[in-house]
Amino acid sequence: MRKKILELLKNNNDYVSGEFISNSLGVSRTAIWKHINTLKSEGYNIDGVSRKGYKLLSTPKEFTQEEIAILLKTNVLGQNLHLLDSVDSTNSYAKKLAFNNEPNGTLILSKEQKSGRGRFLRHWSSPKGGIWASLILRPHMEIKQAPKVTLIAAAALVNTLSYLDLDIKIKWPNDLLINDKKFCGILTEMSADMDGINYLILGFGINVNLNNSDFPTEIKDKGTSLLIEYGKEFDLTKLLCNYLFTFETMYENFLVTEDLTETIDIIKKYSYNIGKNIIVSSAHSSDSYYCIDLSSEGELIVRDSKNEIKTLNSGEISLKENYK
Ligand code: BT5
Repeated sequence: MRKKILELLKNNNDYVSGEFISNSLGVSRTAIWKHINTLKSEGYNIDGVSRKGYKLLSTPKEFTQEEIAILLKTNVLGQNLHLLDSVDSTNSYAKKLAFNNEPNGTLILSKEQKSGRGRFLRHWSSPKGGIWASLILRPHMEIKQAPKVTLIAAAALVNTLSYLDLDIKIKWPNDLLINDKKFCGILTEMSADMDGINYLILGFGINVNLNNSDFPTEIKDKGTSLLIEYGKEFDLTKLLCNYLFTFETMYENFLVTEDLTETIDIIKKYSYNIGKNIIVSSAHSSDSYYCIDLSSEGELIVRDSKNEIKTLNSGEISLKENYK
């Protein structure tokens, strides 16, 4: 009901009378008054004048259930939403829900994270002003296909932001950079057994309206945000909803066709790695390579010091640039 009231207010630039809302939606004026008060407490600036009605003056900067419900045009992704004020990690929260059979497409979104995680249990800084979210996905696909979902998510963010004049690069497999600094990281985790994937948790952290002072000291010189790079604040809800819509289109297309061409083309076009020397670290070793290309399966094609060509899968490795 709150969503409907809000839509009515949004569709009118002037005051909308309580009587009109009541007749249109079939609810009492007292109920409307209560809903309006809840909306106000969520940060909506609504003017109420007796005999004139209500007028929406501004919407909150932070996420609200109603705003997301109005702007989200996906079929499935995010339609079941857990919106949290604060959480340790949306990926950890999503895992618990997924274990308890929460449906495919559920989105866990938090205004901040206290213990956001990167790969290999690295810390992910997540103050207010960013998009910190995890999707529960239950794809019918082989386990070896799972890393491709990370690549689709990275390519989808490039597509979502393509209308901006920003020099975005994808650092295979899970980082997005602007001017050599990271503004987005993706963490895909999986639960699987002999029969295949039970679920994937696709976690994404996007530094949107963060100022330099919001970053901890150790990240200040390697992290950035859309606000810092573009010089203006973004509507978090619009950005999230556009991203979910773009990702859903590409992901569903991949599930049906198993064709990764669009994603590969984007990652190659915006690649940060190709043509560079890199150091690849795994649990047991650290090796230097020259990055040649990306395979049609989304693996990194590299040349080692003996001129042998290898393909690297994203699973167990961590990349560093090698300036030697
Ligand atoms: C990643 O790991 O880049 C994956 C980050 C995924 C975060 C999302 S937020 C929602 C969901 N819930 C979670 O708990 N996680 C996911 P990795 O490639 O390992 O990069 C981690 C490294 O990035 C850290 O060691 C820092 O150096 C750096 N870093 C940490 N916070 C950052 C930030 N906000 N912006 C840029 N760099 C950051």
